[in-house]
Amino acid sequence: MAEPVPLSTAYRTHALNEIQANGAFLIDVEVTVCGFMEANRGKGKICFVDLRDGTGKCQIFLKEGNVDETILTEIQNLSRESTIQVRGVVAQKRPPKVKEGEPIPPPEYEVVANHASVLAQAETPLPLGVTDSVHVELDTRLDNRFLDLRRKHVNAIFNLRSKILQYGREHLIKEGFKEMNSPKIIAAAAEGGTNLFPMKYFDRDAYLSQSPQLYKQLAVLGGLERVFEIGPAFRAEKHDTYRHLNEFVSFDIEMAWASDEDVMGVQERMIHHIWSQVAANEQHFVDDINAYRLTQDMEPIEVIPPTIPFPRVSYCDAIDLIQQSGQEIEWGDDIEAHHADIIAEKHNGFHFIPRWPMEMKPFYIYHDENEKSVSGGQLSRGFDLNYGRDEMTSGGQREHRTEILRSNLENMGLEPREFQFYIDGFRFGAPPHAGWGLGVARLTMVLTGSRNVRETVLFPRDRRRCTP
Ligand code: AMO
Repeated sequence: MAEPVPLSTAYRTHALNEIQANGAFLIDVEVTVCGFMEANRGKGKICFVDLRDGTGKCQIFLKEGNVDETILTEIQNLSRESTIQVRGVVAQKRPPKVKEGEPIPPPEYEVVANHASVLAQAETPLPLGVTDSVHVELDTRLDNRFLDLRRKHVNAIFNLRSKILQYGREHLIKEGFKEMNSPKIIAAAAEGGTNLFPMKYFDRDAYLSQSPQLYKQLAVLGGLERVFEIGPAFRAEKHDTYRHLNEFVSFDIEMAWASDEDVMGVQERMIHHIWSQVAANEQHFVDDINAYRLTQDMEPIEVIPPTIPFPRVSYCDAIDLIQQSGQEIEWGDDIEAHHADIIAEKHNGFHFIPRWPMEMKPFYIYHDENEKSVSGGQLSRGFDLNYGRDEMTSGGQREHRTEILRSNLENMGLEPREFQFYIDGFRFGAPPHAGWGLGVARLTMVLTGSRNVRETVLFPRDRRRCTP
């Protein structure tokens, strides 16, 4: 049995879910609880409050004689979402009347207050409803994220996002990976020079990091063998789509003595672990999301661990598929979202797209001179992971031969001198290695059935939004 989490603090003796879960043992016990006032009912000498904290809900019963008359009136007139603290004793609620033959519902508990105080009063009107299921525009929600987050299904999305990180981390540690942190102020672009946010670093120019790429490789070259990092990445892309942001959290790994296939294996096992753990332990969050979806006529989501290994549709096969569907595409063209739709008709879940043309991949991706397409094009060891039409991950085996790294940089119009700190890492012996970078927000979209990446990021940053 897991140790119980200490939920009492300076302000409360019990969290609200404890009152419901342990009510039978708590009867007549004096407790102090806190929460947001969702609703209040009753006039004159009595008042019922629906109280909510981050763990659950509980009814509070206030009655003249038990509590001071002034606080009773204050709470009767209190605005919704104000926070209060209540001291009182736990009691069983009067059971509802049931018709003969109907099942008797399990007992419910409440706190009969003997003292109450208002901690912070909420202004009115609320910019958005917390408990109703009225549709709210995304911009209003994001402007008022602190309130939006109090809505049950939104709260569930961010709980599940946290579970992705928790179970993902747990899996990688089990496979021998160590967590690292790379600098976010950098001097050289890992992912090309066009989408950098420039900044002043004292008297020199620097940039916000686009990816931990070069540093996770240096850590592996240094002998850490298997590393992972969960951290912010910044891209000055002028996109305005449902899946692009200018700041996102990148979940990266890098692994020594490994090929592209090896790290694809790590990825599918990690995703399988996340989905399995969520299905086993976190169904209540999925239920909260589905309860809301029902009110919006949206299909419920189901968390079913995906079958592994995931299908592999090589870049060349993907091009053939798209051409067969009648769409125009040539070997060497990017697979755009509308092309990905065609692949997704066959593979609507997770699938890898390995072996992209070398010319389309960054300078740090490895190629084997013997691996060519039918038309003679140079293939790379770079891959993507898609879910349906959406890219979740890019990764690949890395170039570990110093001379080829230098020539890749030159061929791609980059300045080897700017990458000297990185190339130096390869000069004294380098293990073949591979890795990937996964967009946490995009994976959370899949798990939670969200349609916009902004729904899975607490405070998203896009071209139009830099606050809150
Ligand atoms: P890439 O640039 O493809 O690869 O990024 C990896 C993954 O990060 C997510 N992502 C984004 N999410 C939201 N908004 C964006 N603007 C955005 N850009 C990227 C995607 C994408 O698949 N260094 C390589 C990874 C590697 O090879 O290890 C890289 O950064 O889910």
